[in-house]
Amino acid sequence: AEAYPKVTRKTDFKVIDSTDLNYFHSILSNDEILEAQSSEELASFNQDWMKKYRGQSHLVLLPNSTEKVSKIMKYCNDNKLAVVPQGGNTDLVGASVPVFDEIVLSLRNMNKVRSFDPVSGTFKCDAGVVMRDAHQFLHDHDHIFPLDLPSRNNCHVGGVVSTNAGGLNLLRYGSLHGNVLGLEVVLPNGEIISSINALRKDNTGYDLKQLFIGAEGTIGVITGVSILAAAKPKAFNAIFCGIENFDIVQDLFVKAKSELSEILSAFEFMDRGSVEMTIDYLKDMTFPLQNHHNFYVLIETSGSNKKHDDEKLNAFLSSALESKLFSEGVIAKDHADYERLWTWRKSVPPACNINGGYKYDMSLQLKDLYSVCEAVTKRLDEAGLIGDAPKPIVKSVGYGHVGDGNIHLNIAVRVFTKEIEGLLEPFVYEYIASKKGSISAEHGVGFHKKGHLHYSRSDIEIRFMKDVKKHYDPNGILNPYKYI
Ligand code: 2HG
Ligand code: ZN
Repeated sequence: AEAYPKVTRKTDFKVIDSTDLNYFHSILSNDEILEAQSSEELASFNQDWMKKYRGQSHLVLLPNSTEKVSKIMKYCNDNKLAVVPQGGNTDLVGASVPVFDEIVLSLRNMNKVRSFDPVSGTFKCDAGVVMRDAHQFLHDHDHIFPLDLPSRNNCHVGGVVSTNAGGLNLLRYGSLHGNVLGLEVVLPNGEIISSINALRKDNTGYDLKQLFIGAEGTIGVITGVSILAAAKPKAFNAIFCGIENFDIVQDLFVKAKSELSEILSAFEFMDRGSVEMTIDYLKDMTFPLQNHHNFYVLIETSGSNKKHDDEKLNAFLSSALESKLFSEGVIAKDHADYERLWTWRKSVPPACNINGGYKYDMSLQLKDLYSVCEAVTKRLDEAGLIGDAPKPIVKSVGYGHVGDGNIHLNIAVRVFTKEIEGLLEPFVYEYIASKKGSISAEHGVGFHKKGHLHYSRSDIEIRFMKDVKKHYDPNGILNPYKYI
């Protein structure tokens, strides 16, 4: 775990005492409070997914209702107790763990589906519903949750909205800024904004809910979500192919949009290094292609008519092979095969994270998307840091969502060193700024990118963001020490 050289505990935050604990016990039952002296017991709440950050909280509150969240926030605000809202704690930038002794406010016990309207597709649930369960519920009602992530078994609906995660099908279903129809949010002073409505359109002035989408719990605690679920596609298919350079990846993307059009639902890429790591990681699985390539693309289609979709996809595959857009490609034979092809994409993040690693999640124009990975890899390689042990870096790889202009640069390491860090930052951020990209496409800013907003946001934008923070959270008690 990293130390926190850049921050010190704010002295105006109160240290929890027995009066506070008595109050929490008066409003919560025993299974809604976890207080422990041993850090082992609290480890999962203090430690982030990547195991890079570790807080020192000794108190986790797990209320089971919005009213209780409201009481907790009001009390904490009145008494200047700092609070970190937490969902499934799968975030990748250190946004959902405490830094010092902040109270962890877990939404885990708020895990009920509230309602579903099969006519409009409006799905309402508590913030703590696990994404997998939302998917299952909607699946049983012939719909799908409009977002899927590799961390679906752990992440919460509220956490995902708070992060504004993008996921694997944003290309088809759009971002949460469009899909979320309403939110229920508890403000730091305990007030509840209950605009968990079900309207597709509502043009009555400022769209306040947008502020909480992607705010990472810095201005309010999301307790309920109303979201537009899509009708469940009846037919899924996928092709997996090998491509020689990133220009051709873009040509293929253009071709896929034009020829697969309404059934295209994902267009993902992986470079050679990320697939090599994944082949090692998935030892027992047979790789679907015969040869090695510089890039791999997974194209997913989903539609309403299997025969129609397969015809389209087969025609696309033959014409792409004929015009030499890719040298090798396979189409899924059945559903199990389709799942297997996706496994090669979904397993890249865990494959890169065996001993740990550095991650950068960036948006760039498509023509520049892969260049950041080339520039960084060259820099680390020239310093002699990549290769077999004892070199510290196993590989530096790039993969991500072509359809969204989003690359994930992962540097898989044997050990974390100051030398690697010095070569990576601020180089990566300066590179992104020079190309007018974003230093966070979908993972957020959190603790990791604290102090780096200016690479993607202007001074005026940062000032507005600070104004918003001050307005909603004048005491600064909510998710302190993070990006804002
Ligand atoms: C993905 O696209 C996720 O697989 C995770 O956003 C990416 O771990 C990563 O860098
Ligand atoms: Zn991603």
